[in-house]
Amino acid sequence: MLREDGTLAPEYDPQLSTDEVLRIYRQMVQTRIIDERLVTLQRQGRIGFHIGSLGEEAAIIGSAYAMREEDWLFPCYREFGAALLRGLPLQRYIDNMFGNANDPVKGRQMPDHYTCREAHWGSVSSPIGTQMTQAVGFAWAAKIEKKQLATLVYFGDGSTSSNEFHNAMNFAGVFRTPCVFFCRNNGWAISVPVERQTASQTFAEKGIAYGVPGVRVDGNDLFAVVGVTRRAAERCLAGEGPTLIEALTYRMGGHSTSDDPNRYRAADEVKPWVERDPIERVRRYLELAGAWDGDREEALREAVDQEFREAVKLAESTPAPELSTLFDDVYRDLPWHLAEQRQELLAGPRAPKAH
Ligand SMILES: Cc1ncc(C[n+]2csc(CCOP(=O)(O)OP(=O)(O)O)c2C)c(N)n1
Ligand SMILES: [Mg+2]
Repeated sequence: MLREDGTLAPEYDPQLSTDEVLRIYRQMVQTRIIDERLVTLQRQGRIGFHIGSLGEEAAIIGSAYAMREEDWLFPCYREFGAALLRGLPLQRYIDNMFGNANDPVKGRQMPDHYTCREAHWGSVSSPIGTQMTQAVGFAWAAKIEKKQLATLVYFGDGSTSSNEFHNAMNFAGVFRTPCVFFCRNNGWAISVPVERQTASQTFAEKGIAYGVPGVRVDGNDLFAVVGVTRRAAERCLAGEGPTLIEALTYRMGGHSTSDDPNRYRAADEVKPWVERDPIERVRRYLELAGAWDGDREEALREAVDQEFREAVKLAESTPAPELSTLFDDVYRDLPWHLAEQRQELLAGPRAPKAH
């Protein structure tokens, strides 16, 4: 849809106003900057881990934008930009990156495993595929309760090889649950390229076997992503059931800060994707519309940087969660053996034993 010169092909134009595109663009830029800063923090040893979305911003943020406030999104682990767009406070996200006392998951999870009920955002699970069955179950419940809402679930190309993909797609197909399956085909599952992931021509066609329509879209084209996701969400609300979307994009960075992609992929593989950078494409569109220029870009970058620095400062100076919180949130009444363990833990560290 979005041509190289920044103009739009009219055929499937989702008719976004300039203000809407500006809002999404700002979110994409903020996400890119935060990604870069978080990698630096990890390299400095200040946070333990980050898993980013470099190059996948149009797919992630465009699809989230297409869903309504009352809908629910079930994330994989690369979609913090979409969570921020939906109202996850930046401070809460950064608190989670540090696992401090203000982290809603109390430092029990890895960084990038936040949650936000107010944003209608499920919690992040590391085991791939987990969120697919959750999203379908949630959508099915909404259908039974006759609630007018849709769910959207994010997952990667590699996750289509999980049991959960099959379970979720099958249930969604049979029970026509209002669920959008959003597959970010970013070319890789850590070091496994898509050619080794499946013998199917596309991931979208995997829907056929489940009776779920599949659509393949240029995931680096913001307008196409918004248009396709909106149509899938409309199908949900019209009672027409699920859609599988394959967003063709590219993981421009490593899998996470624990990964070095130079070990398994040629540097020149990334080059063509730099030219298709989803952020650059939207910027060209906005510049052509007279809605963006270098000064506005600089002001945005400065504002994002400032907000990020303040959030990091506060998060880093916030203490770790109290040790006693380890025993919270599982049982309403703590069973005796856990009460005993809690007491033992709080009485001080066990005396080191000789090996
Ligand atoms: C059940 C399970 N098996 C293996 C892993 C290790 N693992 C983490 S991410 C990942 C690759 C996922 O690739 P993909 O679904 O394409 O998502 P992407 O990371 O590319 O966004 C693997 C194998 C895991 N987290 N859970
Ligand atoms: Mg992948």
